[in-house]
Amino acid sequence: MSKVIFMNRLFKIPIVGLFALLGAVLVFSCLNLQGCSFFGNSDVIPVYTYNITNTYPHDRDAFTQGLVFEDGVLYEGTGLYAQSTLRRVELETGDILQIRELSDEFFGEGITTYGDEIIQLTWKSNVGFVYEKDSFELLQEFNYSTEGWGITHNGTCLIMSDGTSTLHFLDPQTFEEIGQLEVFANDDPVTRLNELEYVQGEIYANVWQTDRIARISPATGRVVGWIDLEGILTAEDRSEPVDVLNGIAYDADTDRLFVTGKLWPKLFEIDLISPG
Ligand SMILES: [Ca+2]
Repeated sequence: MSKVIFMNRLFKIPIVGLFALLGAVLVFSCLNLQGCSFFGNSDVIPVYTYNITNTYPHDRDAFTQGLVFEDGVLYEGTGLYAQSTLRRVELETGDILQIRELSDEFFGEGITTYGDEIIQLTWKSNVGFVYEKDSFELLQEFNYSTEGWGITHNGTCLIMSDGTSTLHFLDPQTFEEIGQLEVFANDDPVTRLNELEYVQGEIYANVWQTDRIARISPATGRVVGWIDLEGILTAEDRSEPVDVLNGIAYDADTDRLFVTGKLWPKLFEIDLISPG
């Protein structure tokens, strides 16, 4: 027996065994892990439900387009032509503490705080407004080429939606676009991304005309979870006209998540319930 043949026989069984083991591990993983993409992006995206932990009054006349909670203060931007506003609201009572009305030709959209400023988008005017956070004094305007829907920030960039499946990353000083993110659920683009909130490293986005919020990975654009808010309004809440879910705010200091909608009578603080 030559040395080469001997070595082949010596390693044959262990090598075959090793490949069999790797194959078994791969199959086992794909059968048991939702994250496996070996057979394509057909992952089951977890659907979170909710538990209402607090309910607060909300102005039935507020056509909510942007919602932010920071340092104990709720900020709200509202829409519709000749009715758009920026507001400071007392969470517990829903009372409007401060309000700035937009000119009639602007349809207000998403808002976000950034440092000592508040930024507010408009729908089809391609204009954003920058206000001093305390006084609501208009500091500057900026332009963008798309429609304006929702806006939030991740601490270094502004993140903006335009009604499509594309999120735009803007420089918070120059408002120049510095990147884009395409949002997908498995292989399908998620369009109609609306009001946004950056929550613990994920981008939360209302999907317009649904009761769902997408939890989006900023690194990949993948929807890593859905929040299903179906049923959060009662029949009594709907006794007067209400529009769609639109409004996500996050209190990072106390880890509280708030949601509301256009013309909704209530603003809800919710805990998320993991599936299964
Ligand atoms: Ca928000």
